[in-house]
Amino acid sequence: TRFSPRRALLSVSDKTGLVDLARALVARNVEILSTGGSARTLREAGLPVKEVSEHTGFPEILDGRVKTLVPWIHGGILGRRDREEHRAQMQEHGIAPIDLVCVNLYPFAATVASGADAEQCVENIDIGGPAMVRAAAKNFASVAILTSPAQYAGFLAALEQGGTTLAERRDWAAAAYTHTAAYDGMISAWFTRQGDEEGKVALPPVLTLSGQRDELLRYGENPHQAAAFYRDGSARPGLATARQIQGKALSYNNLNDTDAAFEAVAEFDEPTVVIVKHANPCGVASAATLVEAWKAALRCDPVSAFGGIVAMNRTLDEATAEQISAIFTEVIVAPDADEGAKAILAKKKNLRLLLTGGVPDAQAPGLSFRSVSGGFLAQSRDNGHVTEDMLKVVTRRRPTEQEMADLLFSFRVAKHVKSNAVIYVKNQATVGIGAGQMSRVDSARIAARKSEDAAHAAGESEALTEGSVAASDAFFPFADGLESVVAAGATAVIQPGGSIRDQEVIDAADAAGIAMVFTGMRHFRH
Ligand code: 93A
Repeated sequence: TRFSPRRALLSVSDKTGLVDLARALVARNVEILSTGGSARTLREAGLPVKEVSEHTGFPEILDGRVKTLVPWIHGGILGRRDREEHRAQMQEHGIAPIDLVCVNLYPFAATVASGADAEQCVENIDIGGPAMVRAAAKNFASVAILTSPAQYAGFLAALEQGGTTLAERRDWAAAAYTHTAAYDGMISAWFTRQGDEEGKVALPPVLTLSGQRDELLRYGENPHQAAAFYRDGSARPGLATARQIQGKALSYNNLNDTDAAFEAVAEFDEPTVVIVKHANPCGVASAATLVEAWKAALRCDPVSAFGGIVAMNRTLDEATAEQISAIFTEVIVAPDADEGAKAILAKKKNLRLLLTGGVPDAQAPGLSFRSVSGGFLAQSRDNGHVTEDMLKVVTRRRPTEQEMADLLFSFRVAKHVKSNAVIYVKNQATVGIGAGQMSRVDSARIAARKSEDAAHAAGESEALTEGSVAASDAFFPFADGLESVVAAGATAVIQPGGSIRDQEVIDAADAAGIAMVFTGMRHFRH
């Protein structure tokens, strides 16, 4: 079943490796058909090549929109070599068989990423390319389809062995359909985004998984699970743009935690540090300088911060790098790092340093996914952003200016903490975080207890939550949750409101003399 081509069609946007491939084919007396730009590249390399238009006797028309979409090309690719009628019809219509198709597509994703206007993006939707790729893959019994320069060496090695095998052609066919599916997925996502209004994301009736597999990871959440990172082609600062400067290979958990930390730090304008453990923040602080923000973030829960992931929204400087490297850290992610900081971290061989060139846009629209049995759930990402003008004071006492600033800070943190989330904040720094409990009262108590432990470790007599403000990601269903944050020392509370027992909760706040504001927006994170 080994099989060597006699006629090849080469039509590629990415011309990497094209000349070498063609030269090897010419050496084996393969006739080369090619389209405009690809043909020019080959002629310039001194290789004999026949333009598709010359082969078909039909010119490229409509600005190249119709180059290969003709029966002499598609018939040549699709005709069954094992069918007498197919062979007869091909002969009758002057259709010559094509048994190698080498095509990669117009660079749609790169055009979008370059900031090109919509018309240019549309012009970069390849029609003829995917048609040939899909046709050649369908006829893998007799036709080889190459869609990436990375496959050329393997293909040439197969020719050395006497020709391609059916199994090899089937593998290339699978890669070909993956390529066109991902391509259409990107286009569909782009078209869908064009319809976005004011952060509302349209959910398409059919979702093609548009991710391209990047590297295979060593394993998943646990060593017995396989895992990979799939890129969706977005150029938004974040994991997509991260360059790893140093350290061990990133694991599945590293990527997940790093993303959580970086998305959280993106909520803040002032120099801010977020420390994450198991996808939950265990310390968040804003300050005049990054190093002060780090110190304040660490104070919240220094025990959990051990082996954590650290994200910041400013260039990592020397002073901050010095402080962070004093404790065991898995990953640092920052928009950039100065030379002094890099030199300090270079001494920590295992520490992974990721530089992204920017900070994610917390308010950008997008989709988020979760797999469930039988499919997956998709929703627009939580890009909600609560500002002071959205708040409604519901108690007799209004928050002071300082309390107000801390309330907004605490609610932005709450958005990034697993539900049920209760967060205590003082002076733009978390002082207690209760995450992921099934009861809100438990989250409030756990946060307060952790804060007592942190105070104890710091040699302070008073719990850090004393005189703090508190945030709850969703409403308090009963007064008991509110009473427990008051017991922990909170003087003001921020929560969405909307419970049928809101009045009971407001009465309890008034009885305690604290201030409370409603956001009207909740931030469940399950
Ligand atoms: O404009 S198309 O959608 N119509 C076609 O008939 C067609 N044939 C090949 N795009 C078409 N192609 C694409 O042109 C290929 O997929 C490839 O990406 C590109 C190669 O063009 P050139 O050889 O002129 O650089």
